[in-house]
Amino acid sequence: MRVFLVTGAGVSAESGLGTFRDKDGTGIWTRFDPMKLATPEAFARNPQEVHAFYNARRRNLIKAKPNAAHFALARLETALAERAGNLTLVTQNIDDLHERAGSERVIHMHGELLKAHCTACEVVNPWRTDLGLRERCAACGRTGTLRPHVVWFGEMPFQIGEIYAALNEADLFVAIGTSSSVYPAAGFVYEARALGIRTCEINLEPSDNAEQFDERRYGLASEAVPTWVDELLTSM
Ligand code: BJW
Repeated sequence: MRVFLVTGAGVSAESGLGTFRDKDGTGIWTRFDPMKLATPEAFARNPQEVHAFYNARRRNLIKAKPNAAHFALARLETALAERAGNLTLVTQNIDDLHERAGSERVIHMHGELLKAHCTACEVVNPWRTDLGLRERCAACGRTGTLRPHVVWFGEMPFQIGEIYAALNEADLFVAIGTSSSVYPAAGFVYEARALGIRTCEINLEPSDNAEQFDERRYGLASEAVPTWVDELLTSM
């Protein structure tokens, strides 16, 4: 079986990383204006403010640990490979918790917080400390040219060709912990349905696209994801 998964902030919520649009008022975009922090125009206008926002999140990420949902998805990757299948794990998350749980192949369509991109020479460097206007690019030596290696509104997500190629080959599409409100990821379920691929949503509550899914499972990712993985592997 070829499984295509897209994960969102909900999969990392129980690891202490905030989600963006929680209805209880704690979501990142409830507290902060994305137009002031997550667009290339905002970064050009006020790079210090954007760096401060991502520096705080980077420090929080370094302290965080993967949860049972991340570990279950790593186990699924191994189990599918052993059964001549495969897992394409696409995440909208910029954290590295899937990798830290053992997932080998993760497509970070919205980038990675622990990397910095030089806007002068285009080299992407690993980055674990605070970033600002004084930091120097290790490749070209310039200062003031580094930005977080993340995809902001209006920018093209990464590896989009590879993502659609994998979706076209899939037998099952699963969306986990995403509100399905940001495109193009929110459109994957429509693509899957048009291709005749079975669709499943695992989330705390119905997402914006819930009616598009053949199967819907609601609960905490740390509980619902391991249960789903166990049931899928037993059914194969
Ligand atoms: C739990 C849980 C628990 C909680 N267990 N579950 C078409 C129509 C309309 C607009 C557009 C369109 N196409 C493009 C646009 C514009 C824009 C867009 O979509 N805007 C919308 C707001 C309408 N998109 C873009 O600009 C994108 N670029 C683009 O489209 O380029 C052109 C293109 C053309 C053709 C092909 C391909 C591309 C870029 C989008 C970049 C998004 N960037 C951000 C910030 C990244 C860096 C950072 O982290 O700061 O990405 S915004 C933010 O939202 C972040 C996330 O990855 C993304 C999605 O959020 P996610 O993961 O779904 O989180 P939440 O909080 O929304 O949901 C969490 C869910 O978890 C909830 O449902 C909870 O219930 C659940 N949950 N606890 C299980 N314990």
